[in-house]
Amino acid sequence: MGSLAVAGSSFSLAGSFSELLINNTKLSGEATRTPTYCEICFWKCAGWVYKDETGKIRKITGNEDDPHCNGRLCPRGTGGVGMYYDDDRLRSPLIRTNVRGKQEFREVSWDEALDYIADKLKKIAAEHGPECTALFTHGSGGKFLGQFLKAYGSNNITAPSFAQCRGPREVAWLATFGDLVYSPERTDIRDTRCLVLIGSHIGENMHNGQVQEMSDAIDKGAVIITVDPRFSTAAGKSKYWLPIKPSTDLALLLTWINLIIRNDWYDREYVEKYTFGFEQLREEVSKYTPEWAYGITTIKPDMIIDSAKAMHDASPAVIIHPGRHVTWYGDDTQRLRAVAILNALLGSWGRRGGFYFPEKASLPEYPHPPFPKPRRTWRDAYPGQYALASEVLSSGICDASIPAVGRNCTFKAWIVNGTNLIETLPNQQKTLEAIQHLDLLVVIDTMPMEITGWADVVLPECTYLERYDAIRDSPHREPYIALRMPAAEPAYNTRPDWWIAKKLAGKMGLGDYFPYDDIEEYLDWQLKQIGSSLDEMKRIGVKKLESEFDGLYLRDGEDITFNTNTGKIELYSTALADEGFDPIPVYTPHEDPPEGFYRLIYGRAPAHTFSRTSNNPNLTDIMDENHLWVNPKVAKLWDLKTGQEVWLENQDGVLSQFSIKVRVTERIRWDSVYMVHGFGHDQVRLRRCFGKGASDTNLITRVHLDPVMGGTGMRGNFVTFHAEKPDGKINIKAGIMNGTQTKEGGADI
Ligand SMILES: Nc1nc2c(c(=O)[nH]1)N[C@H]1C(S)=C(S)[C@@H](COP(=O)(O)OP(=O)(O)OC[C@H]3O[C@@H](n4cnc5c(=O)[nH]c(N)nc54)[C@H](O)[C@@H]3O)O[C@H]1N2
Ligand SMILES: Nc1nc2c(c(=O)[nH]1)N[C@H]1C(S)=C(S)[C@@H](COP(=O)(O)OP(=O)(O)OC[C@H]3O[C@@H](n4cnc5c(=O)[nH]c(N)nc54)[C@H](O)[C@@H]3O)O[C@H]1N2
Ligand code: SF4
Ligand SMILES: [Mo]
Repeated sequence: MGSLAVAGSSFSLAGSFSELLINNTKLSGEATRTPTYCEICFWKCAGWVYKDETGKIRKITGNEDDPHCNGRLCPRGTGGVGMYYDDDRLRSPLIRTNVRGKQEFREVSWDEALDYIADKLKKIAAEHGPECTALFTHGSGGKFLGQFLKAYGSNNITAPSFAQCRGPREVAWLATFGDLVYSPERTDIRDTRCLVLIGSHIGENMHNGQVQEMSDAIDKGAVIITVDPRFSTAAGKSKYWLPIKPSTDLALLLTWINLIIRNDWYDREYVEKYTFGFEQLREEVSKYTPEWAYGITTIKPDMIIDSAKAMHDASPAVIIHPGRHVTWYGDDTQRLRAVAILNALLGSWGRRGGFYFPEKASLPEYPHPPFPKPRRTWRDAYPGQYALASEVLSSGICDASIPAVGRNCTFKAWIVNGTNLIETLPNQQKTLEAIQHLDLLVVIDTMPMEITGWADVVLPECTYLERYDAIRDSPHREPYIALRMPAAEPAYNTRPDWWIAKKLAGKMGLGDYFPYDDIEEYLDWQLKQIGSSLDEMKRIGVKKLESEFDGLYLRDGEDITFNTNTGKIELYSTALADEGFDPIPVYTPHEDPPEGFYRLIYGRAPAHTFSRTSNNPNLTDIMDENHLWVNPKVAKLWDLKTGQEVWLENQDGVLSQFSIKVRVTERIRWDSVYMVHGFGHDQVRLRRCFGKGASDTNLITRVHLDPVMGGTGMRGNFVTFHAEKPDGKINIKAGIMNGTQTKEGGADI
């Protein structure tokens, strides 16, 4: 497949990008509005929840003072109302009555559920130590459960957004710049003159503020370069689309680095002043020529050269975007190191139109007794490994829950809040095996997702529209805070996370760690320390605080010490060298699909977030299943038509649990197939999305572990097609569940 330059960059982004963001409209006869911030993705846009005169929640709009959204929400944020109205919601605390996974529960009171958990946790602490309990949490409420876990004596608090998502980029950035990328990313897209997206599909991946800034940058003439085996929405807005052979990005990046050095396209003054290891880098990358890279990436040499020149022309207002979900092939930290090095050579770190220095509000902690010091952490299960991992590994805790000879710190209990681990961690068989070894699995969720089916105790949380949460203090160009408050009473017998954590702590004799009557007292105290109050925030929702730092960018010739071993931006990483890893990234090839198989790649759809929105009544109206993108050449070979259902089987003989409809399209390379993650639910209690589309997680059995930081590379699986469900083959997961759930309706709950 050749490379394609999309003629000119005259595409108007008034097209699909901006259209997707929703402008505020007035609600007739509106009665009240309350502030919130969105919980449908981590971007946490601040907004207003409107109720009509009868007190019914009608709509959510963006808060115009919020730089995360500038008053415009994405379709998922607007559709957030659907979370509240979803009649499949969890309604009552549940305790399991049959074997795990059978989904037989009895409804219990909150007291009974929390007493049960408290007794079990006390027993586990006495027998194994509190460190054998881990909290998996993704989302805002995790803050209070985290406090609970620390008070109990464990620091093993983890989110899948590290080892299954952005971990490699943070570790690469720390090694290079001594600082993190952060969330939202500190990319100065609004002023950039060249944005390079490598497997980052902004526009489908709806990072609200980034989408808006990218649209503005394009209007101002910025050049977009997209490297993606798929013609993504962003590729459609790009001057250069490089349809790379999947898994070969490091070859392209190292070649770009070589070209930029060899042609003197780097920022010489910046490199001399701020960086360490330039000579070693020059030497190491000199072997990576465009002709060499062509043979590996299938991108033509002149395309590689032209795109490198475009980056140079825009420098330093250029961003080689670090991406976000970057756990792909196991050498991810090294690939992201190459991305960081490119940015450093072009002088974009700390420069307008490159990467700015963000600022975060500093909110004081409500006073509480010091937490006990844990005697062990998850790291004890991995002696000598992953020293550079800057956060706890979810997959690491999962693996260390399966007893193994010589393993320290085998986990006995998981508290899982706001993460659907069954669909989120790769290798479902392993996740389910780990769960079978636990003494206690508590799941706190709003919906009966797959993970709840395996729980001993299910605690129903109310949705974000029915609760207060911690103040949002995410970093941005200036320090901002945002309040979330309830727009309605919790429906059914549901409760907020802060209440669950405080109540459970009380039952375990840890009440001193939650020394406030309720969260209003907690928030008001905290807000008053920074010159605001709960009353003020209820009125305005979002507040900008005084900046404590001067400037988003480096001043001309400014002296600065970076937080690395050498105090410089490390092109040669001493931290990686100390741990025995390549200090400068080296290209290593990856396995190709066997005959008749295609690489399985996946991504996002603008109207959904992972598996959490697939049952949302408002969002299923927009998209209710995923499709399998198949190149026409492949479709011809296999006689596949658009709309036809196929079952997929991977190279380990694992069959997809459900079929998926084919979409024949030129927009994907012939060596790969693509699907949106988050569909193919096998949880019958999700009545709207059960059995719709297929689950990529189902088919991800070959995990390529990143030796540097333990990230789980998830794009090493290849699939082939079956037009009919093959006899005698079963899905691994269905097998474990005794084949209880089939699309044909054989569900047994
Ligand atoms: N196969 C595959 N695996 C992936 C990915 C992929 O693309 N493909 N992506 C990876 C990435 S980038 C990430 S960040 C992770 C994301 O992983 P997760 O965060 O686990 O993703 P979701 O599937 O959205 O699960 C969120 C869970 O939170 C629940 N929930 C929603 N709102 C609330 C709430 O207010 N309170 C509580 N208590 N629960 C709530 C939802 O019902 C759902 O069960 O997945 C990773 N895993
Ligand atoms: N609408 C929506 N937006 C979201 C989310 C969501 O669930 N829904 N989730 C949020 C989260 S937590 C994250 S982490 C981000 C993830 O969003 P991104 O960081 O953009 O990452 P991916 O999901 O990995 O991107 C998938 C893209 O990578 C391409 N790709 C696959 N293999 C390769 C390869 O080998 N090389 C290259 N160059 N490209 C490849 C795919 O074709 C696809 O276009 O999205 C965030 N935004
Ligand atoms: S980007 Fe969309 S889903 Fe994410 S927080 Fe903002 S409005 Fe919500
Ligand atoms: Mo993510």
